[in-house]
This record gives sequence, C-alpha cells and structure tokens, in this order.
Amino acid sequence: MNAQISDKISSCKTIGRHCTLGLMALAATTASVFAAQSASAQVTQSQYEAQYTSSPSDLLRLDFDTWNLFNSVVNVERQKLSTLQRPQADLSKLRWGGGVQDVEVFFINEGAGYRNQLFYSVDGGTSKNMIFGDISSPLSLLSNSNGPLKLGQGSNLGSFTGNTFIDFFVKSDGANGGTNYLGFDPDQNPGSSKGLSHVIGYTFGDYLLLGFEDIIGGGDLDFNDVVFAVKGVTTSVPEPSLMIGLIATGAMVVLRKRAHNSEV
Ligand SMILES: [Ca+2]
Ligand SMILES: [Ca+2]
Repeated sequence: MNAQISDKISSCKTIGRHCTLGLMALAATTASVFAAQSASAQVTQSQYEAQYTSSPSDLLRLDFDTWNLFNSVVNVERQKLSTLQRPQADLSKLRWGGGVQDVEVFFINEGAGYRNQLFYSVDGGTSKNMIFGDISSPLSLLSNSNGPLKLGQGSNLGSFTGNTFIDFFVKSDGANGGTNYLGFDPDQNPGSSKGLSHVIGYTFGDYLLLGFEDIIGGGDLDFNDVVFAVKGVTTSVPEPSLMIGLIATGAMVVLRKRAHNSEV
C-alpha cells in the first residue's frame, strides 16, 4: 500500500468506522484509478471554502475532508475504465435506509462537456424528480465559469415511506435540451446505450458514491461525467468478483458479515 492510499485511509476514518474497510476494497479494486488520479484537478481547502463564503451557514454541504476523500477516487478525464476496473455496487437493491435520516445527495465533481441533469425516482423511473438542473461548476474537472454548483453542495430529498427503492438518472446534456435518460438498468437505456452500463458505484461507509458516463453509446467510458455521493440509502457490498484482492487480507469475512447484517 503506498503512502497516498495510507493518507486517504487516515482521513477516511473521520467518516465512519466502516470507511477504512470500504477504502481497502477500493484500493484493491481500483489501484490504477488511484495512481492516475493523484495529479488531477486538485482543489485546495481554501478554494473549497471560498465557494461558500456568501452562502447561508445552514446550507447542506460536505466538509472539505469528506469531499476531498470522495474526489480522490473520481477517475481522471477521458481515461477509459475497463469492465474489470469498474467497481459496481448492486444498485438493484438501492433503497431508503429508513429510520429518521433523510436521503441526501452531494455533488462531488463532473468531467463533462455536456450540461447534464440529475434526477431520482421512487417508482422505477415512471416519474423522475430533478435534483440538480445543471451539473457544472467553476471548480470541476471540466469547469464552467457560469456553472451553478459548488463542489460538495448537497440536496435533501426528504424521507420515504416503507421499503422504498430509489433510482437515479442522468439526463444527458439535459440543460441544453438533451432528452436521453441514463439510469441503473442498462436495458432501459436509450439507443446505442441499450444494454450498456452507464454508472459505477462504490460503497463508502455510510455513503454510496456514484459516477455516470454521459455519452450515448458509452463515449470515452471514463464514468466521471456526473459524480455524486448519496447518504441515507442501503445497498449491497461490491460484487465478489471485484473483491479478489481482499481475500488475502482476511477482510472478506468481515464484509460478508456486514452484508448479512445490512440486508433488510
Ligand atoms: Ca468525462
Ligand atoms: Ca463541465
């Protein structure tokens, strides 16, 4: 394990007690992403805080360390992720975590020329509710000086009743009039994207980190065009095929126990 990853694990501990284990899974499965990411789009804490100087103090947002940790695994621009490099939480089981906690969504970054939009649905996609209408920012990977979002900015979706499943959709270039929705179910994607996965997912302690590819047909497959973190949902751990590196560490047993405990 290199010093860079060790540093990330140290900062990760501030998020939650499961976070270090989750990050080990990340390190095992996405080492090439880590290695390539280090020099990309560094945003300092002062730059990050400056985004919020004129914002209400109660504006929903991530603190810098949490945002920076998530941002550190955002893929570099136009670096294709092969199928094996794509960590994939089981999004078919994504649902409201229950209890008193609302579902919160935080913008992490975007490496998109398109002006995408983000939606969620609790009825399988029949009705879609907008979360962010223009996913662009002056500080993002492919920045836009007039982008309305701040890195780390949050949106509270409220709480949901019962055993609610949640889907997220990116409307490709929606702020410029695009009409194509890309979602969790590859078979529901439009045109040449039908059957093609447009999203990768990491479980990160109490958070789920999702990255979308926004180009119909897959484009450069860098999966960094819309990246956001979700808090307040439950899902399964990454697929076993992506956790081979963990077997040697003995962490697999612990993760299986976690998965068992978290099944609803
Ligand atoms: Ca991109
Ligand atoms: Ca952009």
